[in-house]
Amino acid sequence: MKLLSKGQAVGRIDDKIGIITIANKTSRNALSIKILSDITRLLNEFQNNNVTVVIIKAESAGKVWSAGHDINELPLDKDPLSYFDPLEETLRTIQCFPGPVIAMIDGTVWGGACDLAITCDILIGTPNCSFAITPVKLGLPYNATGILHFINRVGINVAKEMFFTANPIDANRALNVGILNHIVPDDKLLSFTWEMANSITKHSKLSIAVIKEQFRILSNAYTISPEAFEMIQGMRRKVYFSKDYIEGITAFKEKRQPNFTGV
Ligand code: YXS
Repeated sequence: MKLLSKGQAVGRIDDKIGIITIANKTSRNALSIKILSDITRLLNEFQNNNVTVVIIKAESAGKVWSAGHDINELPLDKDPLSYFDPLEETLRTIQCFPGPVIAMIDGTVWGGACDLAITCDILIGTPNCSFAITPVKLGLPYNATGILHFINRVGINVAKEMFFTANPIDANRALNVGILNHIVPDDKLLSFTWEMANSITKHSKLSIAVIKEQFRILSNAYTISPEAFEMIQGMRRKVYFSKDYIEGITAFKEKRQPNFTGV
């Protein structure tokens, strides 16, 4: 039975600033296929409407900004994070948007939502926000471009700790390791973010777009051999066809701790 993908991302344009709001109340703003497609569509619409800066926020009421990929929509019969999957399409659209995308964070951020947040250009958070990347909790193989996003953002040392422990990084440490650009009080978050976005719109849109594209090209400037690529895909295939992955997803749905066997 095909699950109806839940939630939505709504957008509005205010002069040269585009705002995207993620809303999926019943699932702690989990990134459903619908929400991810909405975000991608809105970014493309903003680009066609000459938007210079984008703000991505969530209806989180200060608790969970986003619980990450909608686990109910993670496939068990194929690579859950392949190139054309909605999450990967959305991340590339953020990277390719010709202007800064600012993540305005006022809650906890999990899994694929953490990847989405750090793929944004600037992150502004409140003192209660935190960031966790959690594939090891589900027995899921993350993908090479996703791992690279974390290496580029926090460095390989902290990226390893985040992936291996799946523990949340709190706001203060997130500022220290480079996830957050600023921590501001809850009641100042919107005005602070808005003021930064507004200040950017006063500068040359063309220059900003070319500088952002250089950042994207330089941060992805890694070469790996065809053999290395095939080895990565082969290793990941072992994981997403493993009993551990099935156990991770099943345990989440049954609201119990998983019992991984390593096969
Ligand atoms: O039981 P009901 O129907 O009320 O639904 C519950 C949860 O099942 C649901 N929910 C989710 N549904 C789909 N996908 C999710 N990621 C997800 N997270 C939560 O929301 C309802 C309320 O959840 P509950 O009772 O746990 O809320 P809470 O306030 O006690 O705790 C909030 C969280 C976020 C700490 C908790 O829900 C949680 O730990 N969620 C899973 C976080 C996570 O592991 N996300 C990674 C998803 S997979 C992903 O993003 C990547 C592919 S990867 O794995 O590589 O990182």
